[in-house]
Amino acid sequence: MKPYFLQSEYPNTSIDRAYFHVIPFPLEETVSYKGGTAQGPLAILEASEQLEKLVDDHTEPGLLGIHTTDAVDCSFESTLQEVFSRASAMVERSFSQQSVPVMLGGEHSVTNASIQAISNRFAKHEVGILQFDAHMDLREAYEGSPFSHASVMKRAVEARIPLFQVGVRNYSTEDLKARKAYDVLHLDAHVLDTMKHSKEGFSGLSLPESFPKKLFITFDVDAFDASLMGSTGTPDPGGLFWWDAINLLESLTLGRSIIGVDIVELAPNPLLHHGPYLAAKLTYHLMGLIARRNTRA
Ligand SMILES: [Mn+2]
Repeated sequence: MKPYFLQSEYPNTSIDRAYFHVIPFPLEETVSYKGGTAQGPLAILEASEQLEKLVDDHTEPGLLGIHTTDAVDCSFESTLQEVFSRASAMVERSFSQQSVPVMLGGEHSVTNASIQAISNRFAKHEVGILQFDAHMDLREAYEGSPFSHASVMKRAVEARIPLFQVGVRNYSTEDLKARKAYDVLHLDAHVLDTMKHSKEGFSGLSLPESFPKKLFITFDVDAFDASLMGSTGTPDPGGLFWWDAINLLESLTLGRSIIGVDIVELAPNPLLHHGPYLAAKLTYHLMGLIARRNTRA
């Protein structure tokens, strides 16, 4: 039997009854540095066996039902557009039954599927994207591909989805130009570092009032510091630690609902098993946050 999320603790709830739809999307097409993201989803599913049922001392998101779907078919016979259309249909299915898609990448371009689904399903400005990442991913195209991991957020802002970036610490002129042109909001890593050491820490932070009340969270694991997350294509120093990420997620989502998430760019290294475990733990914490933020109709 294929592994499914937290199979050590819960059955694979039927897709119709599950609140969380875990969608493995092992895409590895446009990676630019070190590969391995095709193995990311399986590594997260396997590592999830080590998790407890509770994410803190009172929240048990697993009680809402978790269904892990078959992995999105990324076979080479299909064009990238066909692969994204398949994945997008799966995300739309989750939206249509008021469930929450939890996509496991794969490289960051997997978010293209959710961008398509959000555009199809929601009004303009109804949903905003909260992006945790070491990079802006706002290039027009990268190495010839408009579907590149380095261009994925450009596709989002072009679709007029408001964007808020957290943890960025790499700058290119092209990214910066797009950030300005599309009014992309941001809390960059160096700003966060200063804030972290101030008296208030991250507790006073919130998204601007004008930002949409429904959020899609895309979490590139390279937002974490390289010392914590080495299992990614471009481990990057100066990033977030565990409680930074958790506290920022808490503050920035207060008063808002979360329609979907993805956890991307895990490239497991067989010598470092803490990477997949960190990604699995983050995934379950995001489910816990969603359980607390969303009131189910
Ligand atoms: Mn990224």
